[in-house]
Amino acid sequence: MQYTLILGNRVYSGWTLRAWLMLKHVGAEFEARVVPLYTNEFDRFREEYFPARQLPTLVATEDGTQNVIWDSLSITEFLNDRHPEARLWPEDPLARAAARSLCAEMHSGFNALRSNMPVNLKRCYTTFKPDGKTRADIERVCAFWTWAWREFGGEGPYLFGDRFTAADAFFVPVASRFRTYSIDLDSRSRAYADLILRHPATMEFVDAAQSENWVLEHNEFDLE
Ligand SMILES: N[C@@H](CCC(=O)N[C@@H](CS)C(=O)NCC(=O)O)C(=O)O
Repeated sequence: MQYTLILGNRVYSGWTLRAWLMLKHVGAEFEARVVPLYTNEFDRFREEYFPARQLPTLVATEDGTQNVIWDSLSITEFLNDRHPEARLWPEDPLARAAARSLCAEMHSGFNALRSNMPVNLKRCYTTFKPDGKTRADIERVCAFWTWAWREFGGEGPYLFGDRFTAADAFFVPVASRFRTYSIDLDSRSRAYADLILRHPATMEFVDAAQSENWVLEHNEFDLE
């Protein structure tokens, strides 16, 4: 099985970062190819890898056949099936269900946080003020974390104990938003956000983002 991960611009693509972390976590060799969003190259990507239309997309080639898997959640499940030894999810069934619930809500909810605090791995704003809905999303994220530690994670340091799982990977883009927008957090949430941002695979991705030069105006704010 040969893997190619097609990434959006690293600076702005939190969805891509999750798939990257999952591939790193299973320890698979893979080629990373950036397709800059909203360019002709992006249009060509959609034609070439139909029915994928968003990034990240994983191309898994086996016996000369290219299999296209798109969406960070389905990429996670595919890698979990293919690499069970990597234990992407917690082993206990109830903990695993909880981890999947957290990821599912992270995947489909938090619209205010997503729209008002877009991922930007090159910026650090110190004057950002979240509105009420965004503040409520931030508080729910921290409430999720506290609940996971209380029910499953114990002393941590990760959400489900001493092992990094898919649930942690799904929150790395949120942790990066908290850093970009200088969000105040309680001390345990702050320590956890810092921990997952210091994960070697996160740091590799963030470092690579620094040399990208594409600018998406929608993700850039005129703030200090
Ligand atoms: N739910 C998808 C969302 C992926 C997504 O929104 N990707 C963005 C890049 S970060 C994209 O491809 N945007 C282009 C578009 O939607 O036209 C996932 O988890 O992979």
